[in-house]
Amino acid sequence: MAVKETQLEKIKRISSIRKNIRNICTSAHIHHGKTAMTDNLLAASGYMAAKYAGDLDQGMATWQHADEQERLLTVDAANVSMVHDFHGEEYLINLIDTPGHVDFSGNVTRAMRAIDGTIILVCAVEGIMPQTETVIKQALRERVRPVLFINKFDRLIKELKINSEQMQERLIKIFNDFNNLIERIAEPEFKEKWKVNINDGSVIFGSARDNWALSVPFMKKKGITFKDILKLYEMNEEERKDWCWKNAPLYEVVLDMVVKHLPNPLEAQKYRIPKIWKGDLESEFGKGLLNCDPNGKIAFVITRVVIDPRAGKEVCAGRLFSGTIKEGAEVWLNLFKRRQRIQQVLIYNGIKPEQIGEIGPGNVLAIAGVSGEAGETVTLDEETPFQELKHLFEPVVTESIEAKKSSDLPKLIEVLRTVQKEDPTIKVEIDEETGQHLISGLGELHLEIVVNRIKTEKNVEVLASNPIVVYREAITKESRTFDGKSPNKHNIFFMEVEPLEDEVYEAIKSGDISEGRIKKKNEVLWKKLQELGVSNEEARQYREVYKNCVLQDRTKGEVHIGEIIDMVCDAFEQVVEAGPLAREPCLRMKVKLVDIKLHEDAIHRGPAQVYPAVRTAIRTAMEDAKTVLHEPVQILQIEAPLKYMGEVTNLVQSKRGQLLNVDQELDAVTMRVKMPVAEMIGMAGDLRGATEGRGNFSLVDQMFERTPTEVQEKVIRQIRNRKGLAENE
Ligand SMILES: Nc1nc2c(ncn2[C@@H]2O[C@H](COP(=O)(O)OP(=O)(O)OP(=O)(O)O)[C@@H](O)[C@H]2O)c(=O)[nH]1
Ligand SMILES: [Mg+2]
Repeated sequence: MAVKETQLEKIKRISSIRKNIRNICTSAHIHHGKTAMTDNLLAASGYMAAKYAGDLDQGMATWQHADEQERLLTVDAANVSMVHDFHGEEYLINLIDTPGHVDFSGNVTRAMRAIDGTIILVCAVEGIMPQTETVIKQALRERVRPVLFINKFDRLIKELKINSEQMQERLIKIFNDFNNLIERIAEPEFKEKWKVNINDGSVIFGSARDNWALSVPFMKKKGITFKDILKLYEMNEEERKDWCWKNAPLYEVVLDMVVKHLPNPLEAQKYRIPKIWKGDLESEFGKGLLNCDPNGKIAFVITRVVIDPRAGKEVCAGRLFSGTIKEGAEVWLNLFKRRQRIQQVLIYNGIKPEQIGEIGPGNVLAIAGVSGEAGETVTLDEETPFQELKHLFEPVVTESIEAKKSSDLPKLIEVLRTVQKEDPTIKVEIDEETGQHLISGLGELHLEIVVNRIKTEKNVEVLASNPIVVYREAITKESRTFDGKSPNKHNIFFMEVEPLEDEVYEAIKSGDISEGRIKKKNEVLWKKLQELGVSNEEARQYREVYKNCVLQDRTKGEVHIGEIIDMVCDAFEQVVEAGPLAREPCLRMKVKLVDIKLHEDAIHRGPAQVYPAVRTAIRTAMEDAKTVLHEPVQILQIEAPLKYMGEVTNLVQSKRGQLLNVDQELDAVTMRVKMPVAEMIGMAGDLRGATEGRGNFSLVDQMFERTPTEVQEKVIRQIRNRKGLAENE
């Protein structure tokens, strides 16, 4: 008698049929219903009691941390897998549920690397919001194809009491707004191809919470009209559940859309690889990637690291693009530059990672035994790594934390290292001498969650300071040439600085130009730079791209340059991390080494000689180039009932905010404002206070701008005092 296949065996079987795999994520503005939908999909596949699915009070299946339940929001991305039957075939759906709050947007960036398609949820009442636009940008940057789910349709009926014509108008408006965004953001070749279409089922609508969804073709097939949808909310709950399950099952409509309109890995890798991997596509490795080849060379990209709090074991989740990965395999980590052994290969069975021994390409999975960071490319031998994962926003809020008990100090240092690994958007500066460590994150909530997890999940009692902002130091003009002498006076470095060209700066920010030291001939970089208007000669002088600054070597015919250039790079990085004004990071700078005089004997030109000389030369040149402090500012969208407009305007002005745009619609007002992050600490509470709890804001964009002259001096003094810097330091 045949033994029934277990769910895990089934997943394993389908994981090798590449055309039947879909790797996807949910993405949306905060609270538009991603997790409610994911929960209901899991429930329908039998992974959790249907009764509790999407029920916040009972907890979402994908919420794995207590803080998510307490605050009713997603913090971490959650991987789940399920099987869906479509036209008599079985499909494996690997899905990542991402958070919507912008402080956790790093999870979205990383998830997009692992997947090929995304369901973008939009609340039918709120419509397209700033974060909707941001996630579309994140998706398209990785050539991830979007489809649209217009959610919370029940609110249109219950709260706005609209009729069936208005319902269709609303549907068409959101659909048009969405396609306009695709038109605006997508690369030319995808602008038309990736627009969604109401008549082919790539747009669906429904209620994730009430567990129903429909598309126009599905309605036609079942003979359902918009009037029928209105009637839904005249039924009692039992009747409605029954009707929805029979006529508009969420899982079927959503997953049919996924199977039909989102690409399988064989299709997707053909156009995604040239965008996210810049090696030789004709090489054996390159062909394996393009073809998602099970017999190709292994290429696994880590997109998320989770550290088991008890065993301390690292689990690296990510995407296998090529090759077959097996337990026990020896692999090479291209960024970490180490060889390690894969101890376990895991796939997701529902929300649970389970061991499977071996798996082929085109899947989202996890491995244990290797110790890499998100963005790492894991291969058999050394290969060109994948493009760096560029997070959208830089950390701009920082807190100093210290262990309450000094005996906890070593443990805290260890914990901080793991914190940074699990969340690479967090920046940690460890100061083993003073025990005062700095952690920087994207916003107040980000830091609050991290510090709280250090206390409750990692069990270290810590004290944290109030959050403060991180500034940047930027030069305003080209400097003259300045020299820096080594302490032994035998080596001199001549340096100049100037603001980096806009085109190059933007290309670094968007990831078009990768960070790193430039060793050999780098034709790809030279070509890119020339496209941006940099001369051929200058392109060849690039030695390093670090953060958003560049180091060039303009010396000619120096015999020993090769022996000291790495030290010059080190010192350049040290200055980029800490500028002359207040030791804050530098912004948009081109540093040129124009001449050197070196001691003949290598022993007299070691790091202790080179570092201070180069640092002094760059910092003096920066002073000549009139360095000023820049502060982080954010563009916010604030929404509130019209009657609070006065209060909101006052609040914005009291925080050095600038009104950019005001839109009034019926009794609501939407404002775009620009506000310094330094004034935004506590903003959520202040806005609630000004609007009796009815105002909200979300982040549209973030940038650095010159700090007003009046506050410049004061801020510099405050930072220098805080850092204990001496007058002449
Ligand atoms: N009325 C209504 N509420 C919904 C619907 N879907 C979700 N919600 C509610 O909206 C809130 C947010 O839902 P979630 O599923 O947590 O949204 P999310 O997008 O995962 O939120 P984040 O991950 O924190 O961005 C919860 O209170 C849900 O009950 C829906 O279809 N209709
Ligand atoms: Mg969520």
